[in-house]
Amino acid sequence: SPKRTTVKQKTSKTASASSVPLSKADLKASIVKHLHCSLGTDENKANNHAWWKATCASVQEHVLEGLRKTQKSHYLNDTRAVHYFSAEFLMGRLMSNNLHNLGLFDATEKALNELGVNLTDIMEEEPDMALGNGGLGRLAACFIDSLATLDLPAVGYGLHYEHGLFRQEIKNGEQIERPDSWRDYGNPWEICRPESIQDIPLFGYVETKYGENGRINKEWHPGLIVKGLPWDIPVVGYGGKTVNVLRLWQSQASDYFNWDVFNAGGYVDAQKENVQAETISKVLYPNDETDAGKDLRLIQQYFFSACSLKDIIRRYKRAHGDDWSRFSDQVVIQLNDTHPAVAIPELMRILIDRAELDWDYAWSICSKTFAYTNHTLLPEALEKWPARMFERILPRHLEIIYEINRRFMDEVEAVWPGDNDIKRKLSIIEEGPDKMVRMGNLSVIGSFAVNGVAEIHSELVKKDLFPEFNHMWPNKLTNVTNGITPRRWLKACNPALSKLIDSKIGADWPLNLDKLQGLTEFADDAKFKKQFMKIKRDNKVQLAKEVLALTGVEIDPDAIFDVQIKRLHEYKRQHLNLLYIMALYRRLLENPNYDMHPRVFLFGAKAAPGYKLAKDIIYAINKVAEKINNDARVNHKLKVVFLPNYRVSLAEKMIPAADISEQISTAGKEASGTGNMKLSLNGALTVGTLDGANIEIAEEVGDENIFIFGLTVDEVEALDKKGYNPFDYYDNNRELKAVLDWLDSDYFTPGKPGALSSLKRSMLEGGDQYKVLADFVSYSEAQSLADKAYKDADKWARMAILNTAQMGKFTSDRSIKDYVKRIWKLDPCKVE
Ligand code: Z2T
Repeated sequence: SPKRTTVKQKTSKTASASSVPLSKADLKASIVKHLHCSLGTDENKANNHAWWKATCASVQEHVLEGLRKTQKSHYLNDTRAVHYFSAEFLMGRLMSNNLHNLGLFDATEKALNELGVNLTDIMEEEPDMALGNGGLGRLAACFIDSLATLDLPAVGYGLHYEHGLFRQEIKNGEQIERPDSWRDYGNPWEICRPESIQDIPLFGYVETKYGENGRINKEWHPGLIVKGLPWDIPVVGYGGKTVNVLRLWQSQASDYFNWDVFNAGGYVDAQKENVQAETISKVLYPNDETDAGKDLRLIQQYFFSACSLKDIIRRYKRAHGDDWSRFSDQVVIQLNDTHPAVAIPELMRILIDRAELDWDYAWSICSKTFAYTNHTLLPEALEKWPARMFERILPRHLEIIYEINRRFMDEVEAVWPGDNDIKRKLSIIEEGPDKMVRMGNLSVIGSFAVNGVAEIHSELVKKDLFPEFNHMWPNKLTNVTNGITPRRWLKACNPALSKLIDSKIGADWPLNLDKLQGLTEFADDAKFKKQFMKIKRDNKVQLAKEVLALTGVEIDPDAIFDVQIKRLHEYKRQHLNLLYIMALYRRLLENPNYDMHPRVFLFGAKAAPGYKLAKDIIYAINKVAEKINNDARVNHKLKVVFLPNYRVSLAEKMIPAADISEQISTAGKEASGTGNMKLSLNGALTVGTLDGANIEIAEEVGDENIFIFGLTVDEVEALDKKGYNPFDYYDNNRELKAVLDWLDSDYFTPGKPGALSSLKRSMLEGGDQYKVLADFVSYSEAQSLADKAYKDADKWARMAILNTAQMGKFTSDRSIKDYVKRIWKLDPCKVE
């Protein structure tokens, strides 16, 4: 119609489409318009928060334009898409990322400047979206950034937690958990989609019905139905063309279910049910690598998996009706660990009970749809649910799991006739007084591909975790090494270094990180080295200011900034770092002229609230820090800082300022690590074990540009076989004995002897499961080498530059390309 044409002409003339470069004047006008019309304030009254919101609103206009075009294009092309199911997405802040990806950062900065507003300041107003614990959740966030950047059709599916990971305060050295309320003042990036609400059944019982044709039909009569309300967060690819979505489900009470109660006059009682339903998406479980084992956790998992599947099926049916034959051509679902594994029996239930397909057909669809990523070998993290709990919450799903298992056991029998040990080991059901459902086994059986997250980890998944599965299906188990988005983890967080790199090798490295190789030729260029290290120092000055403001501790930007930032876990061995710090302290007390470059040890770490020893380690770090920082005999050479509330936005400040990256897990325990990649990308040198992706980092940078120490995976295994005795090390190393004994005194906790003894016990009587003592000497030697290297400023600059230059492999774009080629088989879909 002519009217339509008019509208179209109008949009293409104004500068609102994301394809049209926006002028500073447009941006200024738009921000001011939002200040007036969306926020109801004006330039004179507005505080930083209002400016932040107005800027978000004006950026979001362009984001939504891109989203609309992307969705249209995916719909018209009927694209195959990946659906990334994850209980966690650790997005952090979105403004800087969205501005960079839309190419609007510099113009917005200037526009705001002319309005008398500082962009860096207002970005501090944005709360982190902390909907994740650590690496697993941040990986999901990097992956959806890369998926959009590579123009791949993808949806992220997860939970819309009201409270993300707790906020950490440190009181008298101890971790205190406070609720995180990231949405208290509204989240300008998310869009509520009531038109896509889903109903989710829970509890109840299963009725068996005998059909005419001999078919047995099962009908699940749920005891509770809850509503899933989706919130969409647009995910802008770099270049601003593809805008995918992250769809997060919020639980709500479904009013119609309560009608009976209402009618019986139970208005108040009905509200109780509302509370129960709304509890589902209330809070993120703060355990990073332990299985929570709680009802609510399983309900959360089922809730978001079932909502997401229904959403996918609704979209599929709109294009393909009841023809299921193309489902697995259009849909691939990636399970981020086993947290969403219940999606496997849920899809079977829909296909069998609802679509009335026969088992074999349903299973053939199902087992072409799912792929599973394993993120850990730690036994305490491998999810198992009591069958009785499962049955109460999801009675029909347990029946389906039993049937999947019965048929699978027949396959095992065919491969290993009569071998009951292998059957017991591979069964989805762990037998015993309390039967358990093993979600890992279910995930391997129900997926067409299973991957680990770094070469060594994937090898161990094949060799130690699932060897029999690997024998049965030799091509199912594979590797995709993790990666990080260089847009957030270099371009946005380290603008000065980014601009220097642009000036040397051009500005297209964020899309093609291998180009950083081009910096190699400047590693011996005196001027470049000076510029590179000047930026590092400026970043350190900046961080030092932050540290002073946050902790009151003054640190010297000319000291080595030695950084360990990650969740607190014994296997990550923050306490190995601490023992070394105590050893340095002793050396300095014994010999005030002890030769070392001044060093500041910086920590950031949250402990799971129920993990006692992890909290004890945080306490110990803080107490040792307090003592050292206030000891005038040493504090010009040694300082220790524990920065509270480590999170994405704090990582963005610490990483550009780091000289040394601590990656010191017991070999075989850290599946990959991703902080290791971020730090090295920003020119920090790794002190690390041959574990996870450290091994691949060492391969890239070369042994001469990394400080590797400690037992290898094979040596750890051999030591365990022989019988590890930590006292062998304690009794034979005077320094080690002295620092461990120091923990029993009240030197660090005046008046409270024994306050740090639990650490010592864990490493002696406790058996030192993570081989801290075995690696101490080797660690200390690697640290001395790092100290020596730093004293040669020229050498250090060269090493740091070469680290940045060799990080190309670790872009999450490469990880996603690996997934696409090996697992997802997706085609890009260009927008416009
Ligand atoms: C997590 O962050 C990781 C593994 C988990 O196993 C759970 C959580 Cl919350 C269930 C981490 C790994 O520890 C780390 O090595 C890896 O880099 C990261 O996942 C992403 O794969």
